Amino acid sequence: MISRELTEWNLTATGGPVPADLAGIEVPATVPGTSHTALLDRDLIPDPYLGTNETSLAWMKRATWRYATVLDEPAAASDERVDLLFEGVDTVAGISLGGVELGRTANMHRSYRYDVRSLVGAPADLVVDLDSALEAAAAEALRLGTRPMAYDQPFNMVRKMACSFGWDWGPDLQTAGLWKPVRVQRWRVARLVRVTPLVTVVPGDVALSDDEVVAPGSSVSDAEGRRTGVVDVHVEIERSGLGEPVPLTLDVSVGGQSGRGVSTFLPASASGTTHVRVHLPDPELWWPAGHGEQPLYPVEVRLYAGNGEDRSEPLDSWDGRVGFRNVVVDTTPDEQGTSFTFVVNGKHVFARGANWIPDDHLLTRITRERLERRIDQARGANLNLLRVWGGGIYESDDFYDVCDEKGVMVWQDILLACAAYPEEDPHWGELEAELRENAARLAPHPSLVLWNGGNENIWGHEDWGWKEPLGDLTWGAGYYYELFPKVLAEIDPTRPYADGSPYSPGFAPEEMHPNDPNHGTHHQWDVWNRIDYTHYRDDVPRFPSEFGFQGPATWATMRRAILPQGDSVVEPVEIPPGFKESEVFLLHQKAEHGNLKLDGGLAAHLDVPEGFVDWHWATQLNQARAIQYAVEHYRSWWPRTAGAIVWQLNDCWPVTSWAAVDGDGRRKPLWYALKHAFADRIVTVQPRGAGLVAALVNDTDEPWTGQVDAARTTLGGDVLATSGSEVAVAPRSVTLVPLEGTVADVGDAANEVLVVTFGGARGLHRWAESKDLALDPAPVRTTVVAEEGGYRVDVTATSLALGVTLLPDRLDPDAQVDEQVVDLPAGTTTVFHVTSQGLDPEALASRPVLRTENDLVPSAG
Ligand code: BMA
Repeated sequence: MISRELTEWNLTATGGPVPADLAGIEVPATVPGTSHTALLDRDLIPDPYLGTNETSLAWMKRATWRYATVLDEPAAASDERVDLLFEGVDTVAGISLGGVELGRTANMHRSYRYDVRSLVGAPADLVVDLDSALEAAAAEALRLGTRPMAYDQPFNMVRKMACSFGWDWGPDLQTAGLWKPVRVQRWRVARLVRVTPLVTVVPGDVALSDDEVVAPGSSVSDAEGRRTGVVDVHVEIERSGLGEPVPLTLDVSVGGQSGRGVSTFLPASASGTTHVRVHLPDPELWWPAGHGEQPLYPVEVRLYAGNGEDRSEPLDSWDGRVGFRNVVVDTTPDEQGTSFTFVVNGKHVFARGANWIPDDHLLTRITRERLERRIDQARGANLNLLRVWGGGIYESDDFYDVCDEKGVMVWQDILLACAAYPEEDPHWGELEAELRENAARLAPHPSLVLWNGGNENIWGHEDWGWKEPLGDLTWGAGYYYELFPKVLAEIDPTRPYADGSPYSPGFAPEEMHPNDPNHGTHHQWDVWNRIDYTHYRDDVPRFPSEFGFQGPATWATMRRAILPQGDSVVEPVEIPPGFKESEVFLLHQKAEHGNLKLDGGLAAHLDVPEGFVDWHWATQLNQARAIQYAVEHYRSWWPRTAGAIVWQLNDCWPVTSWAAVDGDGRRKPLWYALKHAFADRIVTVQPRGAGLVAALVNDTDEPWTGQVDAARTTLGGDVLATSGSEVAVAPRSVTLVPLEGTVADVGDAANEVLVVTFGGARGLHRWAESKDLALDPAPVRTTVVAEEGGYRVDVTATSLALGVTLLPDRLDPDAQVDEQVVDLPAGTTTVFHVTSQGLDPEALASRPVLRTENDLVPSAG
């Protein structure tokens, strides 16, 4: 096969409310790209992420666009196919070559291939005419009847990324374009339509017949530690249909030189799908991060014409990698309800997770390097799982490759979110086509651990008042309970499937509420929307797959995109009173009553500051506190609670949101709180019954032993009572040590803290909210020294110092710091390393760079 990418196109706005200066002009446009990126590249539109530009670009949603290029391909030989492959069209388009219509597209989540052999031989115009997806969706809603959804644009009526139409953390830009490569492919005889190696690990040294069905079990080795990796390579072949059919030879090899290969002969009559089974003795196992290594084995597939005597030139080839591991989700009913626990290679794994959204609303700007940085940030926050949320995309091969390499488990939603969806054609057929294609594409990746039917659609149908407006209209049930399981049983039977998130496994929604915390996955949104974060402790969900709390972006990101602009991003700016209610701030705060919820969520713990600088710090801190509180609670309940997937890791533009890493890739205080809360080993003080316990969480394979020391002290560090005991915490377990007697018996709640230490980890408990504690407003001593690459800042508490944080991006937008949100009992020290140059040491050790929670209590003034 000869494949050539068509990257150079021209873009024209062809209709709709196009500004006069852009109407009719032709702009060079790189593919992959969209009208937004093409016009941005030429400075023809303002950056939609800055200020209020999003609003001024609203016209683009109703514009129509033409992508055009000239296809100059030699004529096809008599036995030669020439295809045009559109890997991703965003979204509703007609495609023509030399004036001949090739087809229409209406789904950005699948590819389109056209046979153009009869149309090549002379230069011809290749034209893609894009309609407004919004108008197409609105027309579809008229045709099929509107269905309820969480937002006010009909994103559920077109197969375009749901958050393209705006979300409560995302801009509403509605891109249009060619978002994945366009290729011209010339081939003869036959090609590989899809290659999907599926891996199962079987105990012992076995050789299975080709048709023996294997399912991933929980055991991966026999008593002697022997195992066999069974790689079932499913290959779909298309024949050219030109010339006499010839036999084909398919070579499959797994593991390179030292691996195994199988050669299969396909007679001239064979077509369609073939299955090749390769056995690999004693493969090294792939593990999630923190549980072992991530060995990856190359898989090579070569297709030859003939009986294999001539292997000089393959007709087509496929290269990928697999990892050897079994994954199942244990949903066994038990006395508390129904579990939901990932079991990898027979081992029950606590999922330390975050939800993932597209890393840039303008998808074509997401590079592999950027994904690598972001996934490193996930690992840096001690996460081992990302959930690719259903309002985004089926993530890219790059994303999955990086997760394979770094041991990050991926849970992939099928792309339906927060809405009722029509099941009528063409929607049913489109969903089926996109799932077949993406399941086949992603199934080889060892990091993929779950297919999930969608986000909050079953819950929405049950709870959000949809049933009445729907009447007897379809809403998506057929997808979750029929189509998806059927397609996956065929394409990827090695992966677990969940009906949706949240759901109660084994129950129909009318038998058991889909968001029942005791059954399966659970979304906790009452906290944030309605109640204080201390209510996280009201439930012990089996698997919280969404819970989140907002906070603003980092200062430097706000400064670039949202705050009043000065000459340089580090210069102090005048923030006008009431700024957080300004048009620009609210355009970058999309949550319903977002600021009210930020203030309400803060008020229970700290007074809401008047000035913007303090408010920014306080709400960032409160976000970190809320989520750390939730995660520690959830982890203390392992194995009953078998994971915690925080909403959300990343952002897709500069915005106030639930993210830990903001739209410019900067880590918010929440990121550091996640790093602490998801550390391999933590000490956290939790209520149990009427008393308190120290929960010692050991998520490692080694026992954790030592002396648990508890001390009740004054904030100034005077010891009032102590206790100590020897404890051994078994691997991957939690030990609860009761804190009883005088150590737990608070005298003056405003003036005391309980400090528990164990094996280098520390947990604090206080009996009063920060605003009611007699915190010293100036509780630290600081020294700053230059070190290689930046500065070392030692901070020592002279009295209890809460939430000690350095915000060096106040001084240098590129500055990085390794720690934030550290609680320091009196007399303890923490060290920050700041990467930056040319900073004023004095500035590093004072406000607004060095901050504490103590800063925010009334006594701090
Ligand atoms: C959940 C998610 C998203 C949303 C988030 C915050 O419902 O599934 O739809 O962004 O809450 O509101």
